[in-house]
Amino acid sequence: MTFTSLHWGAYRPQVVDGKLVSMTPAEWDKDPSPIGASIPEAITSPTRILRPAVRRSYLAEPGSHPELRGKEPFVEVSWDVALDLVARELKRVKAEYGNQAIYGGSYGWGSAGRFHHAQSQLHRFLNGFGGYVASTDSYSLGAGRVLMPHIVGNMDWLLAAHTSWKNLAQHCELFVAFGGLPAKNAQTSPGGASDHLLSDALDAMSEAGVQFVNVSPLRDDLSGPTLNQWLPVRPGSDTALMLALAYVLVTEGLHNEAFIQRYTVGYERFRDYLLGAVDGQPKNPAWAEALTDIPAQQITDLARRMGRQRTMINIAYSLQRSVHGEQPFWMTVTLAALLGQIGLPGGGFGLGYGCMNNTGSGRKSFSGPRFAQGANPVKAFIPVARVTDMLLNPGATFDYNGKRQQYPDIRLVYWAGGNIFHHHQDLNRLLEAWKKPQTLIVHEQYWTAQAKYSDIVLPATTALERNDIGSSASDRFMLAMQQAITPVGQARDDYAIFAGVASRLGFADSFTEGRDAGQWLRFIYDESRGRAEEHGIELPDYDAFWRDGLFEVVYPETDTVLLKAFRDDPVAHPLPTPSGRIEIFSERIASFDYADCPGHPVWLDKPVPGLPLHLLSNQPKTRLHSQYDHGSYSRASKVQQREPLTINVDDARERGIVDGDVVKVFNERGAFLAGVIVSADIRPGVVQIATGAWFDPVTPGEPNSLDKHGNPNMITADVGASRLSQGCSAQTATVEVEKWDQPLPDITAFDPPPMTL
Ligand SMILES: Nc1nc2c(c(=O)[nH]1)N[C@H]1C(S)=C(S)[C@@H](COP(=O)(O)OP(=O)(O)OC[C@H]3O[C@@H](n4cnc5c(=O)[nH]c(N)nc54)[C@H](O)[C@@H]3O)O[C@H]1N2
Ligand SMILES: Nc1nc2c(c(=O)[nH]1)N[C@H]1C(S)=C(S)[C@@H](COP(=O)(O)OP(=O)(O)OC[C@H]3O[C@@H](n4cnc5c(=O)[nH]c(N)nc54)[C@H](O)[C@@H]3O)O[C@H]1N2
Ligand SMILES: [Mo]
Repeated sequence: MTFTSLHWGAYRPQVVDGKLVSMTPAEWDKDPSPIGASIPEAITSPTRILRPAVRRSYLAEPGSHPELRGKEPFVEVSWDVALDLVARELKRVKAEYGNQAIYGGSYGWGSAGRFHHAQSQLHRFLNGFGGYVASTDSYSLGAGRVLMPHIVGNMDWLLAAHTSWKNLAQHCELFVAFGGLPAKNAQTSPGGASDHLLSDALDAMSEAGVQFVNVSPLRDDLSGPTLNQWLPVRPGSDTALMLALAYVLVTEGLHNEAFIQRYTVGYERFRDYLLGAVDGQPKNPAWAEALTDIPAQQITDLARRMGRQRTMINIAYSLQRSVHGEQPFWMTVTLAALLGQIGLPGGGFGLGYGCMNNTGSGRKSFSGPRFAQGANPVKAFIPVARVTDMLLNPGATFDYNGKRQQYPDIRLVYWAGGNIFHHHQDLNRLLEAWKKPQTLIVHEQYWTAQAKYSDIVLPATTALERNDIGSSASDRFMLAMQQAITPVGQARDDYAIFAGVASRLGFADSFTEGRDAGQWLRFIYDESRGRAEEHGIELPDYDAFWRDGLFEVVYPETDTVLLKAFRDDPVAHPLPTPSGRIEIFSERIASFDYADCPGHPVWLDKPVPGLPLHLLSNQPKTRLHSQYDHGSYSRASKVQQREPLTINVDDARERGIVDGDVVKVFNERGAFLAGVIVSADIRPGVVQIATGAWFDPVTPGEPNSLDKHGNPNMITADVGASRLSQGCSAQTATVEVEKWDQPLPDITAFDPPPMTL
């Protein structure tokens, strides 16, 4: 039995005459993701990188003409030439500037297998070479990850301990979902989603009579439940809505004073602010109506329902991916604390139910097989979304989580397993920054913009072309991912590429420890058996696992309720916060003295420029980020070959735009083209476009070129959420949209770059 584990599901690859013809979803999965169907055609498409390639002027003289990145042809070279070049450049940069001139932050999801995890491979390699400048946090949860340890506890701990769907079906009465529970997002989990849980969970909750409230600009962010109210909130205003809900609870005595006294600190200071004692403005429903567009009476009604019923308050990650993104997360916790149901079955708060498949599985996960990265001797790092700032401003200082830090001076960037031209904001600004380093190296499978804008491009295998182990936290199955086809072109595993460079640099022994990839699989599997045992999970021996092709992990029976132990005994099980309690006021955050993130949750007016439409760039249904945008499923979703942009009927009519049109979407940072879907299921004043359409400028390498394909990061803002987290603020952007009546430029995103000899 052969399986491939992808971030969005388990599939059996069907191979005929050495060619991958289809991906059959695992038979046990009742709600498989259609994204798998994109792979067979894409994997050998012309977009595949077949051979190592070097930018022409760079090959002639390393470091020369960085301004020609993305513009000039590549020259295909042999593996030996390419690996010699990589080794020589690494050595030179290290000798001239030290390891702190190498950026290996290399953000990105790569592929699901645990050994061939590109980032782990890169980090281990660079650590063996003396270290690199790393990145911390994520684009997913930039603000949340930094905030939560101050007020409740570490994000990974919380995510792993979420109240189970099963428990919610039994005990929850009202599920209030800020940002909804989008089925599109629950397709995925990092490392694998072998069995999809959300649709079953929503069915069971509906059957049990749970009422849902979808607080979102998009109606479809929650579909399925029978009792489902849609509150089409203005994006970025949820904190005001939550404050008004809190206001009603407190002023009507619906809050739980005993819970607050026993389990939280700082309530009184927050209450003074809430009631208006601090700034003269009570945060009442009338105040919130003006900010959120949700009628005051509906806010009051919802607060009363929340006060009466067993209520789960859930917030999607998306809400914190914005300027002041800490606030909606902090208010979610505060609101749940006021209700006093934290630690009780069916109540409390959730951080991202529906964002990832495995959240709410109720299984106590163990740490599965992983490839050790070693220690990094270089201490300089950046919060991941500050990468452009770093490249543009070496030596400049910045604030982060109570500390003042300095941007290092980067000369060489090494990337494996991510696509910065997908994930980073304000691509025109990135393009400027991208000219700064002397050397850009990437391992890629496909000719993404990340590859096209690099100097040295090394072709990597896909998961189908190598053996690996699929294992994701709390996932139902561990999968033996057995190679299905031979590597396409001259592609090599990231491991083999790094081993090749390490041997040229004289540290092959420490990088490989004498093992080939197959021996590593056995080794990391065996290592994980002990960790599994600590959680009462017995893994079969490696040979049996590999022979059987899969192992259904038998998780000990649990009825997980988030923070139950803390509620049962806050003295024996204090939270890992300074006070041991939930911090409605955080002395520590207050001590940082950040105006953009003070000591308790607040409404801070967003610095929004005057354009009339708010741009939501959310996660795509038809792919994972930019992965397989060139696949059949994603391409079938396009409108006139461009990424679809959804606009409200009234906004479309005002602008003379109809369904199927192509429009130009623009603001002060740039412009892109998109294909239009006109809909009543998006609130007025908001346009929505998924992330992930490959960057496709009309004039590659030129600043301020029009993107003809629909990459929203052309015009999103590259600013930190606050001085506390410096998280990504992709959701804070306003735009205007106009009909495109000029000839349509051809899409070239999926074409390989020009090649020369
Ligand atoms: N505007 C806006 N921007 C966003 C977001 C948003 O909501 N709005 N969301 C943000 C979030 S949450 C995230 S997580 C990021 C995601 O950003 P990324 O994780 O960078 O996006 P991916 O498209 O998954 O990029 C992974 C790349 O790795 C390559 N790859 C896959 N497997 C391998 C392998 O085995 N080896 C090598 N060498 N390469 C491999 C793929 O071909 C692909 O190009 O985007 C962020 N950006
Ligand atoms: N199919 C698929 N699934 C994915 C991914 C993917 O690329 N493809 N990416 C995965 C990753 S890396 C991550 S981090 C998670 C991300 O999970 P999220 O960040 O939560 O995902 P989004 O789709 O950006 O946002 C969810 C919804 O929140 C709503 N929303 C946005 N802004 C606001 C706001 O200000 N207020 C309110 N009330 N609602 C708002 C949007 O309408 C959006 O549809 O998804 C994961 N799931
Ligand atoms: Mo993410």
